Amino acid sequence: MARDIFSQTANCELPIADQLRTANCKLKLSPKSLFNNSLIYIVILIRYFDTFLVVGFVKLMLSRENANMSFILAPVDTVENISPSDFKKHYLEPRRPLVIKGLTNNWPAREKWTPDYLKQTVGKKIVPLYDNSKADPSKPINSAAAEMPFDDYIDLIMSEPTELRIFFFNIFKHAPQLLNDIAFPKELMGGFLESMPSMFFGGSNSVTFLHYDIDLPHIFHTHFGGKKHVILFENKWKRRLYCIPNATYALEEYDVLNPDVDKFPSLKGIQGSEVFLEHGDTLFMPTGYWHWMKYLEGGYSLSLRAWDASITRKAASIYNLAIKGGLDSVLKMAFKANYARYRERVAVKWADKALAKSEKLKA
Ligand SMILES: O=C(O)CCC(=O)C(=O)O
Repeated sequence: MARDIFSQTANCELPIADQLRTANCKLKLSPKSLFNNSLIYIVILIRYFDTFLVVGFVKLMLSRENANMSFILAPVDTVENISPSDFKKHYLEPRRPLVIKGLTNNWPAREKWTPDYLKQTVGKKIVPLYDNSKADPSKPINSAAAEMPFDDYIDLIMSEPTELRIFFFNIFKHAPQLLNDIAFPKELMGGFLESMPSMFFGGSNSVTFLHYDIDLPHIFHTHFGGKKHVILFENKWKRRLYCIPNATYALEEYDVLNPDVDKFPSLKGIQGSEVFLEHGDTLFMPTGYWHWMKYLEGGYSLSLRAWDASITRKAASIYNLAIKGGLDSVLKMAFKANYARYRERVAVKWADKALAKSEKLKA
């Protein structure tokens, strides 16, 4: 019956409203047939109401997802173990990130470093804590929001969600015996900075802001405890990510998980990678890689750093440490909020320019 209606209308070359007005149109719509047709539409509507609803909902969700979709994230390659030659060829030289799940299989730390063991080993040492708030423009980026005895802090992160993190803590200074529980993966590469192993701690919900490390090392980042979400970008995306001039972090106004691409259009289409680290996993982050990390559950990580073999990278690392970081601190102290506003404006200008350039290349 419904098909009849469509074939009738198909005989008419005019739109339905005009058909009704046009006397010589082949379609004759009497009040009775109009009533019948409306009835059919109502029956169809009721019959397929739930289908229309589901289709509409799915369409709405997809359009919302597309509206929010900015970064294009691929999973980080993951292996159980890797030979030195494969590591060199496929990850170290092309500077690609990798997760090695079994690198710590022989480390005593994998079983031994429970929260209780670390509490007993480090004890009541007072540690600086950092939160998720935006950096104070007059202070160095890593200024602490609070401090606490280490053992109390471990109890806190293991019992409840908290933004508070310990950032870049050389735990081995206070408990050198912990060095016996780990191994620098020298079979995979050379150049390890053995005096600089550092630890990071966080409660569920705490976030390490998007940044890259100023000294440009390769980093082997091993995680202990609950899951940790990591998002990575190659350094070539620096300007599109709204990198702050003279700094190694980005504009803090956007949410890396759900960025507002209407406000920050340059983020749309940036390609990165993503992984959820589990207990004992080691993430290889090549030199200059941007990283954003969220502790989904309380946990801690160890970062082992190694020089990149190239002379230019080493020179850039020394320049960053000696000049860039120092200059930035002096300018911050001298010009405070004015300097911060100026840098944010420049970050937006750079991002707009970089976006226009990449759109031109695509066209
Ligand atoms: O785990 C964290 O909280 C941050 C780690 C980090 O930024 C690093 O290893 O360079």
